[in-house]
Amino acid sequence: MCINLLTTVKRKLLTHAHVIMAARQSSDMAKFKETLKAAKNIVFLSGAGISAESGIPTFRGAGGMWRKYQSASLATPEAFGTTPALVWEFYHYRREVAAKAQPNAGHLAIAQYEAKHPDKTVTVITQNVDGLHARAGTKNLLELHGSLYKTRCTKCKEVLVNTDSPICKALENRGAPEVDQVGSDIPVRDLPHCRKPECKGLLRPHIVWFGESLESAVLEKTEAAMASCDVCLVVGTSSVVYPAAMFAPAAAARGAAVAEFNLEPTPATQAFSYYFQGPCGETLPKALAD
Ligand code: BV8
Ligand code: ZN
Repeated sequence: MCINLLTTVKRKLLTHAHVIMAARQSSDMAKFKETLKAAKNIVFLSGAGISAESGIPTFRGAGGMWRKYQSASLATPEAFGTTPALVWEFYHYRREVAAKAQPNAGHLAIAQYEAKHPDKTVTVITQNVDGLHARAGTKNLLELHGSLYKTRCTKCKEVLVNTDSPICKALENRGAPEVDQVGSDIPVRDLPHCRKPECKGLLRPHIVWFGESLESAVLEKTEAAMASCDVCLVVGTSSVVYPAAMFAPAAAARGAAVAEFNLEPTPATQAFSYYFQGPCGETLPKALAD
C-alpha cells in the first residue's frame, strides 16, 4: 500500500513540476540585449545541447545510450576498472563522432562575441568534452569535465593532448554503437599505454567521470568567473549534473542576470531572469548580435 501511495505522490509531483516548468514563455530579447551591452564580465555555461545542432547526440537524447549501456554507466572509474576495453571503445567512438562534427552557429556566435568585445571579460565554461568551442575559436575556455582529446596515464598521471584517429590500432573501426555485443574482446595490452618506457601505464581519457572530483584549478577559475560575472548565459544544459548545475543558480542568487537558452524549461529555469526557448543555433546569434 505504502509503495503505491509513494508512486502516486511522486507521479503527481512530477506532473506538477512539468506543468510549472512548461509555463515559462520566452523573455524580452531587446531587454536582454540592453543588459548584455552594459555588462563587463560575461560567462557562457554550456552543456550537450549546444553541440546537438552539430550532430552530437545529447545525454538526454540518443546520446544517453550506447549499445545496450547507459552512457553514464560507462563514464565511471568503476566501469574503466572492470572493463577498460569497453570504455575505450565508447570513448573512441565519441572521439571519431566529434572529430567529424563541425562547430555550429551557437559555438561560432560565442567565439565571435568574445573576439568582437576585447573590452569585456568573456569566459566560456563548458560541460562538454567534444572540443567544439575551441574549434569555433573560443579562447578563454574552461572544460569542466575534461576532453575527449586528452589522455591521462593511470600510473604516472601524465596528461597529453591526443587527436590520433584511431588512438591505437586495436580501436580502429571499433566502438560502433549498433553492435549487439556485450563487453569488448580487445585485450588490455592492445589499449593505449604510456609512451614512457619506464612507465607504460594504461592510459584513460582525461575526462571527469561520475563520482570523480573536478580538477581544483578548473573549479577555482570557474568559481572566480561565476562570482564576478554580471551576466551568465546558460546554454543547452539540463542542469541536473553537479556541481556544474549549481553555478548559474548561485550567480542568479547573488544578483547576476542569468539567461537560459534551451528547447524547454529545466529545473533551474525558475531561478533565472531570462529564458529563451528554441535551438541555441538560432537564439544565441540573435542574442549576441550587436
Ligand atoms: C563530483 C564527462 C565530488 C563524461 C560528465 C552534488 C554535488 C556534487 C556531486 C554530486 C551531487 N549530487 C550528485 C552528485 C554526483 C554526480 C551527479 O551530479 N550526478 C547526477 C546524475 C545527479 N556528480 C559527480 O559525480 C561529479 N563529481 O562532484 O565530485 C563528488 C564525488 C562523489 C560524490 C559526491 C561528490 C562529476 C560529474 C561529471 C560527470 N561527467 N561528463 C562524459 O562526457 O563521458 S557529466 C555529463 O553529463 C556532461 O558533461 C554533462 O555535465 C552531463 C549532461 O548534462 P547536459 O550537458 O546538460 O546534457 P543533457 O543531455 O542532460 O541535456 C541537454 C540539454 O540541452 C537539455 O536540456 C536539452 O533540452 C537541451 N538542448 C538539446 N538540444 C538543444 C538544446 N538546447 C538548445 N538548443 C538545442 N539545439
Ligand atoms: Zn605513465
